[in-house]
Amino acid sequence: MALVDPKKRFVEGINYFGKAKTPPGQIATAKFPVLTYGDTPNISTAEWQFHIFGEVEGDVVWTWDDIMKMPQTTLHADFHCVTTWSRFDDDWTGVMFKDLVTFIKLKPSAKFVMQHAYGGYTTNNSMDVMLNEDVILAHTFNGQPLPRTHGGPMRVFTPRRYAWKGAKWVNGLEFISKDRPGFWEQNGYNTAADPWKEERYG
Ligand SMILES: Nc1nc2c(c(=O)[nH]1)N[C@H]1C(S)=C(S)[C@@H](COP(=O)(O)O)O[C@H]1N2
Ligand SMILES: [Mo]
Repeated sequence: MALVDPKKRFVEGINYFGKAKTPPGQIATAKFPVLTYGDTPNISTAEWQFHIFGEVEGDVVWTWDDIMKMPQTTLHADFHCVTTWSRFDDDWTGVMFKDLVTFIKLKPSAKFVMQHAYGGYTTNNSMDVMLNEDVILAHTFNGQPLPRTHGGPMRVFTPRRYAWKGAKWVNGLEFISKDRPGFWEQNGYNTAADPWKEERYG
């Protein structure tokens, strides 16, 4: 893992998809702050369930083992929080959304995805973002089980969007035809949330 000088405002270079390594207005940190609205759910992998519903040909409920049998990917990426800190060069392991959807029969009307989480958090993204921007459902962080405070046993991570676009303690994906705001989006956060365009609020 690259060490970040805590006094350094920028990390130079470009990231893996050709954008500035440090998006505008972001400050590098070597720490990993916890940003959670409300309580921290305590869900074992044995009780964890994952619900697929909405614009699909039949709802699905997956167990932990079902997800572990799907193709696993390790993504080396940076993490950008809307509150202006960024963390660089972590390894996130889990199932890419684009691989997960191959196990689902989507209806053509599935144009947006609402993530749902234990505790009630939600966040919305277009299918285009979910399929084409390396969205990963991650259970392992730098080779270790994802800590509970950071969303373990399973969270969504959206490397090309601000971090609120990934639900910690994710327990379902709802496919929808018409976009609808999630938790922070209802509270004034931007729907697109592109860090390189500084789409933070409003
Ligand atoms: N379930 C849930 N997911 C969540 C949040 C939350 O409060 N609850 N906060 C979001 C926000 S605002 C950010 S910045 C990131 C923070 O992730 P971290 O606590 O691992 O740094 O998680 C996102 N996912
Ligand atoms: Mo956030």
